[in-house]
Amino acid sequence: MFSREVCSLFLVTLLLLTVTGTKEEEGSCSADRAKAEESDGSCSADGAGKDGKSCGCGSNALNRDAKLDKKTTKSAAKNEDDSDAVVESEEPEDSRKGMVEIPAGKFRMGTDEPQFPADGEGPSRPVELDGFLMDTMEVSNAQFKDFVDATDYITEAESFGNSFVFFGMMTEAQMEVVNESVAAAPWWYKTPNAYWREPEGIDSNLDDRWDHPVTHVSWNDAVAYCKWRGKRLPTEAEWEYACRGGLENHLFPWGNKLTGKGGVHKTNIWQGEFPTNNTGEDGWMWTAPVDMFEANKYGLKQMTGNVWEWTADYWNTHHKQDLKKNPKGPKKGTDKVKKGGSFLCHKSYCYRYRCEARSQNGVDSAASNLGFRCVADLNKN
Ligand SMILES: *[C@@H]1O[C@H](CO)[C@@H](O)[C@H](O)[C@H]1NC(C)=O
Ligand SMILES: *[C@@H]1O[C@H](CO)[C@@H](O)[C@H](O)[C@H]1NC(C)=O
Ligand SMILES: [Ca+2]
Ligand SMILES: [Ca+2]
Repeated sequence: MFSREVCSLFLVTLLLLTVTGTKEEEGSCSADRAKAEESDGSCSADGAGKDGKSCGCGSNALNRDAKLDKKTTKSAAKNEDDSDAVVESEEPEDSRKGMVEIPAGKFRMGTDEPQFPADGEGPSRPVELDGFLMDTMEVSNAQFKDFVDATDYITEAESFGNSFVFFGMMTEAQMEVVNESVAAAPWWYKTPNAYWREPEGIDSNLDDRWDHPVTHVSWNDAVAYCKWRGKRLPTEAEWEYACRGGLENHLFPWGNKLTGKGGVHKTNIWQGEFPTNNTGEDGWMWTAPVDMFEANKYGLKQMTGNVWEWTADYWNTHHKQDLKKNPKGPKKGTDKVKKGGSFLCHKSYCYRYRCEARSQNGVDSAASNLGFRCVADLNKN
């Protein structure tokens, strides 16, 4: 019921956003999507994240250009300048540590049995890819610190002076300084001074989280980091191919069953009732260290779950079915595709911890559950 109320709120917000040019498709707190989730009895409040999109409708609710707070948009330009100024300084051999080779091949991208048709999960279509190297794990806080130490890079969350934090992660003292929540997804708070190193704002730190994925990084920040390492973000096709680990038409990187023998968890998502009762049954309430859980057949960990991962591609939801070679997504767009779902996802409202699932965010948005990993071309070094 909570979700349904949120859904209505979201529709109202969408009407406002439409005036400022937000994509049409998001205006349909989609019948489709609601239908897709009927069996779960809820209006798919896509948990999240910046995808806070309730009703799973798209993910712009937490975007920086949303009506919420006009004044924060002013520093965006500065930030882009910063990322352009980043010099590629990492030694290439060194930066290839922690990567595996993903073999060239053909696969079927997307699915003909979409859970969220409006997300453009379908149709299933043939894609052919060259081989490439991929980070076996999400980029960690420690790795991101090396980048910041070497370049003095300032993330967009720092420039804006805030980021979106999931309310359950904050202490009471931290909650006190927060005065704006997102109408469409009230579990997200625009939190002053939250950024990668102080992920919940005041008095938060990374003391026991250096090996967890970096969060509160925008698409622009992720691109700057990968570039510094002599790498790049994966295309959506590369990401999805790698996620599947050579398995045809399976839901998860490891197969079709969410848990293993004896209910063993395969990745970090949400157990319990969202958003108030997080049982942490998989061992982790919020983010988990990047090296947790079993790798898929390609040696990649937590492709689904833990944090959403940015890809290089612009977002669209209509795909042709002809064979594509090394597709790079639409030439133009506003939002970028993110993949894999996060620790906030549960089947009842954000069943997006599947290889073909997808969501989107603006290039300057950041949140508690959004990170990335990098890839590199095989022929370069
Ligand atoms: C939120 O609180 C801060 C600090 O108390 C204040 O400076 C700011 O104006 C408030 N913002 C809103 C939208 O109320
Ligand atoms: C949270 O969910 C668990 C398992 O469903 C239940 O045992 C527990 O009582 C719930 N806690 C609260 C505070 O509702
Ligand atoms: Ca968990
Ligand atoms: Ca992930």
